[in-house]
Amino acid sequence: MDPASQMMARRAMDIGLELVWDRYEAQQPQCGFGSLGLCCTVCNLGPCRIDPFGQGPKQGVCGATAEIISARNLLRAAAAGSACHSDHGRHLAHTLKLVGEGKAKGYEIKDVEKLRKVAAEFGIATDGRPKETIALELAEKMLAEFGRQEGSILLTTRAPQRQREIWQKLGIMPRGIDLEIVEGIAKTHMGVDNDANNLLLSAMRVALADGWGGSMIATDVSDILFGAPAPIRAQVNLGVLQGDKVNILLHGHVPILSDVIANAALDPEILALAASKGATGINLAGICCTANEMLVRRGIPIAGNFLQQELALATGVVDAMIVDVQCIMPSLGEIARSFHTKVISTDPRAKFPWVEHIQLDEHDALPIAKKIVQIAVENFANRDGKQKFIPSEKMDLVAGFTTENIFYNLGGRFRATYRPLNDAIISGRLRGVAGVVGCDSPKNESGGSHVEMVKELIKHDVLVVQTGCSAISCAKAGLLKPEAAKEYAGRGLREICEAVGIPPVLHSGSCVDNSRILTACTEMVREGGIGNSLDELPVAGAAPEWYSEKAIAIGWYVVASGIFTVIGSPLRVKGSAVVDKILTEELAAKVGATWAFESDPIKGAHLMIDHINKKREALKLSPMMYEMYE
Ligand code: NFS
Repeated sequence: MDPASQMMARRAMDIGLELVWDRYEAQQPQCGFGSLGLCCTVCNLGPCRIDPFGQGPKQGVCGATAEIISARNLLRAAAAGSACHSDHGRHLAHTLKLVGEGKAKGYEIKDVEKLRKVAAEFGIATDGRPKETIALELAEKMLAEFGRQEGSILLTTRAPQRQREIWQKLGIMPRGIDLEIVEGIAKTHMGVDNDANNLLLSAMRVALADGWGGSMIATDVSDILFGAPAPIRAQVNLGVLQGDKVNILLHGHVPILSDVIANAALDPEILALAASKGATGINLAGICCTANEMLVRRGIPIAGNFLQQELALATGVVDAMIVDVQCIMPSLGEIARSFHTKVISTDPRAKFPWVEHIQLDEHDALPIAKKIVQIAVENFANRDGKQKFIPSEKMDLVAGFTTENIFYNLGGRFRATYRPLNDAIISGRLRGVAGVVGCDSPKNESGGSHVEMVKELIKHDVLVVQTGCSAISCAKAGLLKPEAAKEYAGRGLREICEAVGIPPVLHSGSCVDNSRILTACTEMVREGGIGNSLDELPVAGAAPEWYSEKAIAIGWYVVASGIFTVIGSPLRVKGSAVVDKILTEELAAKVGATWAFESDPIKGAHLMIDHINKKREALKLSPMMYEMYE
């Protein structure tokens, strides 16, 4: 759907580069056993596979059936996804601790108000105490949440009462973040848990430890250290790369790296060096969720989402791509070898073939960041002008909507409240709210599904909140501009957007910031009138092009929190009718929500709209205001 990506993909083909789409094609047909969740590699009695047609083996060598194998694999994936988000959260909490101890030169506490608010939730006295002392105590308490062995993760107290009761009753209240991940993995070892229902309860528990634990800590600490986002204008797509400037792409997830690089790029000496090399300046742009983190706090432009990381290198004008962790294709180093581009890894957790490693040290990050930026600047001179190929496409957007600032944007500067949002839903001006999130994938429409689904939702007066690569896809299509309301939104939603001056699609940050969507929904419950718990709200979630295990963890915590969730490709459970039924039907009676698998984004949008309508009916809300006259 995105012309810049199409153009770059053609360019890559012309110069003989192999991209994610080529590799996807080369894998066809992908393994049917794996796709259906019927392949087990858990122990060395195998690998085993179950015949979906009932002709061949019905059990693995150990006796595991289709439901055991698919449920076990799904729990493993949820644990891996939760581990990834939570490790990100721990990294931030650890940096906060170093800042509190005065041992992290180059970082500071930017949002003292948020620090005090979160500290108070953790039972920390804040009055009259220096911010560093509060930060240290908070960091220690947050780090203790990872190793907590009993009780429940503290931030689950943010959830509505009913959700907490459900989690207690089902035995899925998350205890400690690391504990749930370890126990989840332990349960999938051969001969431990062999009950599909019990395995899936653990998938919810481990995911809740992510959504209301690791990810939530990541969001809170990012706000404290780097400043809470506020609505900000910026630009997106490969056209943000500039031929006459040093282009540095920041790719990955944890803002600890990108924030300090952004500071280093402002250094007068480095800027002078850039000028001496003939560059007119230094241009930073982001890829994936690092892009979202930098966008919502600094307005740094986004070059692209997950599927554009290779395409960005093919422009021939990227002087350095600096990566940390997550969603970084292992192919990047090799692709970069066809250009002058240097790919530099910075996190000891993540090293890549053909990629130079310069480790970031939070104790004194700025000199290292300056060294990395300097490498990029010096590399500018090595550009081959004949390789330059920058698409012109770039789009304006507004991003940076948080649980806290939505109070102001919808409630008015002097009336910080969710009342107008809830009232709009009650009166039928707004149908409800949908979170559309997650990756872009060559299996679906390479970003196009997000755009189609979101257009359909806003046309039906559903306010859309986005994060991650999904937000980037819709931004490229122009849906994140306030003007988009006029062009695409239904009449009720349009009126609200025009009155308040917001886009019909609100960008809330990176994937760990899906925790903001949880807390925003909780605020809607607290404000009252549209349900007493998350499962009663007229809201729904979707990840039309998910690919990562992190997305599985997100989907699980959203469903376990009572929010119906549609995903584009099915979870790998289709080989077991039992597990499929639990996910798409039986969970409703347990947690008040289910998964739905729908590859057609328009049909997916209508599953969400129908669900929201049912919730409206159950709440006896007014019919949709303008539908009464149609
Ligand atoms: Ni989320 Fe962000 Fe993008 Fe998917 Fe990867 S960058 S954390 S996992 S691909 S949305």
